[in-house]
Amino acid sequence: MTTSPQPNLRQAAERVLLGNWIGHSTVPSRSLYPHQWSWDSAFIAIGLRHLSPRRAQVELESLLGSQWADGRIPHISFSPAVARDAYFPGPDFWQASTAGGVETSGIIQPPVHALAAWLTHRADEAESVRRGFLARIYPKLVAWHTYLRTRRDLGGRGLVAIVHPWESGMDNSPAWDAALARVTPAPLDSFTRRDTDHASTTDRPTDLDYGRYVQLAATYRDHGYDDSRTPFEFALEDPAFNALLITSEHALADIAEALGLDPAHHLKAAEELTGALGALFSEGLFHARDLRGEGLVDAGTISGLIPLIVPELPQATELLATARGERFGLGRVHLVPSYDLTGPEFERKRYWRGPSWFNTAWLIHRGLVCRGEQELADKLRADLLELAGSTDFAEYVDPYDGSPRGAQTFSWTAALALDLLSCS
Ligand code: 9WN
Repeated sequence: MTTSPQPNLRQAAERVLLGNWIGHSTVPSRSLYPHQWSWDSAFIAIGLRHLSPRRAQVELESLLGSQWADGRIPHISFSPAVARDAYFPGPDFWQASTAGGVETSGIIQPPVHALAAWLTHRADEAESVRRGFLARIYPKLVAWHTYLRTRRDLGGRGLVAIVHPWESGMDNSPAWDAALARVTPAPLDSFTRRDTDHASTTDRPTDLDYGRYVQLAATYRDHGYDDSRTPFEFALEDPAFNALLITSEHALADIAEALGLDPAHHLKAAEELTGALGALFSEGLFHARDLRGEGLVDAGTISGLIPLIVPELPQATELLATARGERFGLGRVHLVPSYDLTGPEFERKRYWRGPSWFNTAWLIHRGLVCRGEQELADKLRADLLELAGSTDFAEYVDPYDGSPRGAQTFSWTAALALDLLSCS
């Protein structure tokens, strides 16, 4: 399926990251996403550390500069240099800013940040120590995790809940369909989408999806983004979000140790979360739990495989078998599809409803390496590198023929290719 990566892939990936750098952070895409996104920045730092460890540190520091007083890291930090209506929903919709005046959104994205901070530190420990990187970033990361584990434990079962599909980073995943169907969409003439100016409508969420996204975000905004006051119509425990939190708690334990602090409470948090995550496992896969609906959702998505990155995961063997089986075709299709290949809602082109993404493939690769599945990991790595180059760093690809979808010269695709090139 794959050959060795293009000889100039490293330079091409570096060019993308340099081209998307805006002085203190990296935009995911100059056209489609011209601001700073939360989990993008974490993945970008993981690659950027091989090009400039200092820039990778600055990427994460600038993101944490937009952290709210309650500890949340907003999913978008808006760039004042960009037209206010270049992206929808922009700063005028969210009406949120930090004490320092940075305009942001009010929702969050998956917590990859502590993992990214630890890997960034490891890339150049001397430079990290010289700049006091870990010492400055550690209390902010602790505040972020504390926000998630307290204010966002909406089900009271020790897992974090998302309150908007955008918070999962997997916006139109079929896992959200039933919960979204209960939401009355905002009228289509009440807002103007900007994404379809830059990407094909067949690759993007539908107008109906957007109407519901807008409605949910407006309700949260109109309740002051207050987690105890907002009547959340959409509230789900997402496996990937919680698995990334566990991995990041392990990273916080490493960071605490490097700072000469006691890592015990991070390890305890990781253990508790891993135990709670087990309740989302059913028939070989982790499933989201709908806190306003019927419990575990049926749809099998890539989110349910991401717990492969969790150390000491009791369900790992069964989960690996599902990854290899006909539903996700690991090793037989390109990367890892975002949704069950045999599922009724599967669409090979549309965003998170089938296409394969590079960040989730990178996470699965990491999980395979952790579990000693080297042959499968090597195959996935070779496929990711080949596709990154042949698609000009596409946002996502068709799992069957590898053709590019969404944006190109997409930052995390370049960053994660650079990471896998550097960690051969
Ligand atoms: C909404 C920036 C982001 C990613 C998400 C991806 C997409 C935004 C959008 O782009 O979401 O946050 O406008 O579709 O789904 O994972 O962080 O790259």
